[in-house]
Amino acid sequence: MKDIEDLKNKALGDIKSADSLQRLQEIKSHYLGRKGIITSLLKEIKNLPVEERKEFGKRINDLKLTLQEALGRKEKELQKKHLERSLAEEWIDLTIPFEGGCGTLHPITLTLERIVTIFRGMGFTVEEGPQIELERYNFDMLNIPPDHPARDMQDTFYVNKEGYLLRTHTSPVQIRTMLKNQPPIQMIAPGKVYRRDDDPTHSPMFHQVEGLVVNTDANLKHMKFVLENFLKSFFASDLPVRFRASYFPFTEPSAEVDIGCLICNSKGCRVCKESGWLEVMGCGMVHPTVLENCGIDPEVYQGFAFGMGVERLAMLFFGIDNIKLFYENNIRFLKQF
Ligand code: 2U9
Repeated sequence: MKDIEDLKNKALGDIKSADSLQRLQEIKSHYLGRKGIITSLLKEIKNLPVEERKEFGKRINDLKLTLQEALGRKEKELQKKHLERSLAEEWIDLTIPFEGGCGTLHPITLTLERIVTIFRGMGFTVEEGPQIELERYNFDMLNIPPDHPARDMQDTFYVNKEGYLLRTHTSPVQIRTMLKNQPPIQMIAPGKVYRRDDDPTHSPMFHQVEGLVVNTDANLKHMKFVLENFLKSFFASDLPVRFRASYFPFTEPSAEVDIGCLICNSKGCRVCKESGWLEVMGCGMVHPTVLENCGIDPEVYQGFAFGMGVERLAMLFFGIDNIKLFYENNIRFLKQF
């Protein structure tokens, strides 16, 4: 019995002095493991005189419980110390400047900022709207009829909520602005748009900037001036600009805007398909029905509107030949801007 008491004191001393979880595990094996001291003592019971077996067995079991309890407590204490040490030693200072230098803005961000800056300079405000849009604002209010091919499942991402879709253009932002404000309006709507399109020149998500001017005397001459001025500023060049008659449901008359090909200086190349011209925008006088839909009297007010694809302008501006490069986050591509 005296030996058991000595054993207990020795074991508790060992546990108390353990300075690591590994050392504690060794102590646990030494006393309680399959070949440990306590285990072999329990095996000795059968060799004792019958009258001593009960008392001895009880003392060993008590010792076992005491050691298990002490080991458990010590384990918790060491785990806590370990965690505290990790937290103190392994922290990272996220405010230390990165030795490799600053990051760069994405070429689409740079292009958007360039476009927005030019229009702000001409007195346009910048408006935003939701990317999950009402079908009514995206199509109906814009004079796009219910059977128009643009509404097709092949072209539009419909969401699983009746009457909603991913906007296919930023035009609903102009609708929302007209519903909110009476003219004069001079705004642009930059942002992400979505179409079921995916090839080297089309991405299912891309960026647009659309614009709208509504006042009592907005006319084609004003529109031509604004867009020519924009394109010459954007490309920092006095390049040729032409307006070619076209059709959109929401404008009448409508036009597409071409610039002289930047790649071949209008001489004809693969990019401009030998025509010497590159299409960069669409535009037109806002259809009277669209103004009326938004509570603006078309007998009093007139408007012009325009739209451009930001990726297309960015590709021409930076000389990039594949739209997918904008979305791959390849650091060797992004570092060049
Ligand atoms: C309202 C009224 C009229 C916006 C316009 C275009 C012409 C156009 C395309 C250019 C390339 C879209 O990114 S693209 O595929 N846009 O050709 N957009 S007129 O007209 C509006 C918009 C809103 C209320």
